[in-house]
Amino acid sequence: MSETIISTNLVAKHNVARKADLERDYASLGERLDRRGIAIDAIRDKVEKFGVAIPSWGVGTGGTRFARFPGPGEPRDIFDKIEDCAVISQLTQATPTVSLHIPWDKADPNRLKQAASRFGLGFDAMNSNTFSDATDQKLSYKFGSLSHADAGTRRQAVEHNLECIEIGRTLGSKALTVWIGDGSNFPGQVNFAKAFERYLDAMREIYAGLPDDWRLFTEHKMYEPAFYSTVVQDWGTNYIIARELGDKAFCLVDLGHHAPNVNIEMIVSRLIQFGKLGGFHFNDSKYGDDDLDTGSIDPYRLFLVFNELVDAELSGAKGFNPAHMLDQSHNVTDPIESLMLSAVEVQRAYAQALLVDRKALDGFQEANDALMATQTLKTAYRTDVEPILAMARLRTGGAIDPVAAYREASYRAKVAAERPAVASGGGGIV
Ligand SMILES: [Mn+2]
Repeated sequence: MSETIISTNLVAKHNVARKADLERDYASLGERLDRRGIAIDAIRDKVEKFGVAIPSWGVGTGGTRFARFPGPGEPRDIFDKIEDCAVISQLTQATPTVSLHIPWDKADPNRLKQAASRFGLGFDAMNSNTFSDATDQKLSYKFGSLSHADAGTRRQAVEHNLECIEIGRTLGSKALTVWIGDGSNFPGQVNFAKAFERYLDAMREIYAGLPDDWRLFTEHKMYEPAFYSTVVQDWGTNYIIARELGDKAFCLVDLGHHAPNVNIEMIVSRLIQFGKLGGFHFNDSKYGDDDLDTGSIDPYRLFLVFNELVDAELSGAKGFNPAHMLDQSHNVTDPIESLMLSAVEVQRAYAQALLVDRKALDGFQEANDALMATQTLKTAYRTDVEPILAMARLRTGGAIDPVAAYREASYRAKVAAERPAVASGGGGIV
């Protein structure tokens, strides 16, 4: 039995006060879904099994290149971060794994494993960092890493990724995510083809170091930190990389890494169709890579992404096994609250997508009935699935209302008393 950080008595009391209302809401929704030929318990069972990983860096307050405003009780190290992740997991029962970032989370792997398993947490994909310089680093990544003009710098970046794999092996991780900041700020600064060739050569070395049962995820991003061009700028380049590397290489889609209005759900469909969708970094955005909370700006787009995922799940798309992670920057909210609500938003989109009448949709598509086809999606999206999500949490030991339970437990005030305030530094994690 795993340890819990929030008192189970407090959670039980919280749930008792809300249980009768939830049961009524669940029964009423169940009746309405039954009329649509949907068994509510089957949807709830799927939601219970659905998990999204928490990135270790997400539990710290983020920032922008202008400033960072730390909150009280910020995690001091990876062990504090794991405890914060355990709180999120306990109250939502939706986040069974933590994704580590090396070197930020570097510690004795056996100690890390112990710290996580105490709370029943596992480890998701390992994340390497060659977009900033570590304190003890010999060569700088100012002008790139895996695509750097200097062979020594590329070698250093490759070695770092191989070290991430090594750490991950001890932890029981099964994937490496590579995102690079390589690119250029001025036209002419970089030869596009040469830089990409150097990147591919370096990635081939990393790929060769992957254990057989691991996957390699590459993440594209159209701009930032480089403002004119990036080496892995879009899903087309990402797809080329995955094709060039081999069967264990897949594309990771970060929802914030596209130009505004790009049809991300269509990218998702293409990657599924050609067996190269690795997974997601969920967040939301309005103007650029804003790293806002998942579902906070455009929940319909999140639903449309899940509509593609559920379609693939139900049709048994070959090799379909996406890894789900949140990747957000929490600048003005309590990161634990933001992450709990974001995990719930991801589950919500999944549950809504499960309600799509796919047979009817297919019929409307074949008959060119555009209006009814789109209404079929809207009918699913408009369904308030909160009782399903809350019932899934109640049955698995979570809280009916995770944020309310978290506030009732005064966790933030408690850790603020134990963890000294972190001085406000420069830019945070963007
Ligand atoms: Mn990301």
